Amino acid sequence: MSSTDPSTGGPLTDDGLVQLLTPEGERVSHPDYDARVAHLTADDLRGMYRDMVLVRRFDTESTSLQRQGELALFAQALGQEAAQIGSGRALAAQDHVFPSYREHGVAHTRGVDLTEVLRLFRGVDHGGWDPVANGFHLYTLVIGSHALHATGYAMGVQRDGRVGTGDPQRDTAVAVYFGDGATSQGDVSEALVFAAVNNAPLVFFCQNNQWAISEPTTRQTRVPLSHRGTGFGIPSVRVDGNDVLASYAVTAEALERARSGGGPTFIEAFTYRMGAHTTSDDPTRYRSAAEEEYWRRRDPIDRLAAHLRATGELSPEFEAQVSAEADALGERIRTAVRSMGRPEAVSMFEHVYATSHPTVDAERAWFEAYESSFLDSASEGSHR
Ligand SMILES: Cc1ncc(C[n+]2csc(CCOP(=O)(O)OP(=O)(O)O)c2C)c(N)n1
Ligand SMILES: [Mg+2]
Repeated sequence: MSSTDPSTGGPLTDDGLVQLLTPEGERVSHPDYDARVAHLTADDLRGMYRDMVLVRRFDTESTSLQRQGELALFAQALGQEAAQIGSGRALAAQDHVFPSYREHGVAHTRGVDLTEVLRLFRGVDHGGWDPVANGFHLYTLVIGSHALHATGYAMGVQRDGRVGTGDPQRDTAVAVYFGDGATSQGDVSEALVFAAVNNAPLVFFCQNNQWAISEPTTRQTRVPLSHRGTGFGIPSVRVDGNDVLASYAVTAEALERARSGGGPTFIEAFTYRMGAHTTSDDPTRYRSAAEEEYWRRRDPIDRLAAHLRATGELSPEFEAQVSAEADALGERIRTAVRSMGRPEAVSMFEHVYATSHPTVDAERAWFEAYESSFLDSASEGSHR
């Protein structure tokens, strides 16, 4: 069952998307959003290109590392680079992001060292970066749950008086990233209610990548997902998520609305998960090669590269420099992952709560007894 047949028309196709770059890389004008990108220089666009190339290399390297047994699992952002880099670059330093689990592009724009992300996928910790330092919360694997966390955080920001003051260093927005499948979760609906009625400074950034593992978007909705926001009284917009400029523009508008006290926005970024759901998945079981080919021709990196080449702003030297940077990143990732060490398994009980908790303490005690029941536990350590 295809969710993206471009010939059928209707609400689940790419009708009504905000677009500033066509799939061929041609810059098209949009009356509402041209002004949002007018200040971007050729250097800024090259920076977006560089970010997208680096994140794609991160995906490729991480997938290889999983295949080599160095990572337990990996979830690629492949194909979603424009949605993530465009929206991520619109964020201000003081803004705060609540991601799901494939927001590597957004992590990169927040200054999170991508090797830190792999600590989670190697299973050596629950996500090692400092959410406060980076304004980037830990990855969330429980679908949609973090929409509530983000809404609560945004309401806190509002109560701290960090919204609508007119001070560009102080006014703060919160963004939550989730998928098309997550929109079917009760948590997301509850978050939409609370955000709407409290006028929370929150951007709901839904990456509609057409699939929730093997379930197509047609199993989540009969109408464009952006209508979800409209139904809750939240201004909503559909954007071409493979267009980095358009993704930047609509997010910049939404963040500004949030920071200025204008309340939440729902963005549906129409994109495509070009890879498998995770390294445990085989998409050839449920989608066609023709669909994948349709989207390959809409590759977000090719689109920006075509635009930059047409305007004479992407020199072979710059491309070679970015490619060398990507090679260096790949090397750094391989070295970092292999040297992450093996934490004591019992450390998983740390940081569950800020203070000790009787249930966790009991589980830890049981686990320690179990570990020490092995004859070789003294020599091997407790790391099975
Ligand atoms: C509450 C909950 N239910 C089910 C799952 C299993 N699960 C993991 S990913 C996924 C699909 C999510 O699809 P979507 O929201 O579209 O995000 P995508 O993976 O496409 O980025 C599901 C059902 C889960 N992690 N959490
Ligand atoms: Mg999805």
